[in-house]
Amino acid sequence: MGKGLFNKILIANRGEIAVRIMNGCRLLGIPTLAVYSTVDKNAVHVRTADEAVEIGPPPPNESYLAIDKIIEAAGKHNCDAIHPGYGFLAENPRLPEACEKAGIIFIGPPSDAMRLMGNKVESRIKMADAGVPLIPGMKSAGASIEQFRDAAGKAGYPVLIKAAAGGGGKGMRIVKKAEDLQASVEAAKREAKNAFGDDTVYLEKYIEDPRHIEFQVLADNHGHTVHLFERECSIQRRHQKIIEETPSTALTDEVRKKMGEAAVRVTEAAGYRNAGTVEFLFDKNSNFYFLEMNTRLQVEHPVTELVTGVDLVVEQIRIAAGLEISAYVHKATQRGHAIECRIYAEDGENNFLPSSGDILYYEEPTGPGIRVDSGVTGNSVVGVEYDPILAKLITYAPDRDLATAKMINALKDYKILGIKTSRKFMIEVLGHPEFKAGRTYTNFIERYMSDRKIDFDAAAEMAAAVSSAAMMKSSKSVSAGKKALMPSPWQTIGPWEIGRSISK
Ligand code: MV4
Repeated sequence: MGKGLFNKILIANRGEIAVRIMNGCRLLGIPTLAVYSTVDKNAVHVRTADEAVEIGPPPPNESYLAIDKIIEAAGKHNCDAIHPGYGFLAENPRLPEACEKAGIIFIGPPSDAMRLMGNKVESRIKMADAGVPLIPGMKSAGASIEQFRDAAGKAGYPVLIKAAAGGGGKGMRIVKKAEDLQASVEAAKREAKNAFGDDTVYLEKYIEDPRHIEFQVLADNHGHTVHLFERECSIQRRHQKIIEETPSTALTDEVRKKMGEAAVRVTEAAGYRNAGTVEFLFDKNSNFYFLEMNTRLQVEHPVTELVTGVDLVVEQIRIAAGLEISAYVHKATQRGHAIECRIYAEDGENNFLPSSGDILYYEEPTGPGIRVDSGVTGNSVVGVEYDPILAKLITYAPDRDLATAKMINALKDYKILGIKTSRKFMIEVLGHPEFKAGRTYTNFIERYMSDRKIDFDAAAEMAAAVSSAAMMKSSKSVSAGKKALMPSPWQTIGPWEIGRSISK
């Protein structure tokens, strides 16, 4: 094989997304360099890469967020491109800027498009000019309390105060009546100043019980911008998505077409390149409003890949190398249904406390239409240093009911012993009649899952799990007579999940 699109790509990330990106590189024949912190010495992403280099101690600021160390590693190891994944440096415009200085290609958008989308007020102004539907509210940052009063009067209560530097739900405040407005604006400003070092806030009408529907886009340097349809991401807990699917049960072909066109307009107006996601809020009357644009490859990209057949990482690399979007991408349609469940190292039975420890036994579900993107394996150690996402389980089937059934089976077959996970909680969500009916709103978890009865005997589970682990590790086969008396440890959901929950 001749020289690939790049000499070598540095993956500035860890866990499942680093592994996913490396697999994309391998498809294109491009060697990969992993970077890792000292606790990740034996991590899956380090073992998956062609080469790996330690860049610092566990605190992200000294390793996965250290731009200078990453650029230096790229130079030393002949990498001519860097892929940031999601999280860490993915939406920090200083990384593409540092890459440019060092003569390295950044596999992502230009820094100015990233900066524009990082400022929610600036991006609103830009998108209003581009004719994209926006949530009613201020056209610029609120400068005086009179402006807030005026905007709230026009929009009608309840209203929402948001930080310009916010996004992802941070620093938002609902205001229900005029008497509360001034105090809320002042509190929001203080919060924004503390959290982001910028006290710019603005006001929007509060949309009640919305859906969160986003569109995947790709843009190359040859004038092509395409969308790859929607992802429904309404099932989330405290602004953390837990289940995503496509197609959305809420969209008609007519609305889908309009939203897709709006997503392309957003992308073009921002001068955006590479892969991105345009987020919309979708209300009870099927109105949609531009919310923000995520300037990265997203956690939930696999559902789009399964339903459209497009390899998003391959397209990202091609675009960064200056090629056109692949011809087949322009013909992509939505075929079948895909659902993703995020498997977090969090105790789904105990208020989602983070869980850590050694994985004692690990077995992923397999079968047609089952995809697992994971960053752990049978002897991984799950620490508390980083994001608690262990893996993503994605199912694909001809329709939503079958994809859901396949997901429930796959979750039951997913064996993770040694740490607590969100696996069982997911099974309950998927089995809920409101989920089955497709009524997925951003308030779903709060509304339907917060007061569920937990039938959980920790001591019994611990005992069962320990014996399961011992049995699975033992090379001796169990005699037929004994086997008949012993219930399969995998027959019920969950006895293998032991481990500690850590109070923060
Ligand atoms: C809103 C909203 C209702 N009305 N804006 C939360 C994340 C951030 N990107 C914007 N968010 C919201 N903005 C108005 N005017 C409700 C949310 C919201 C939300 C949005 C997407 C996904 C989950 C959410 C959960 C709670 C609130």
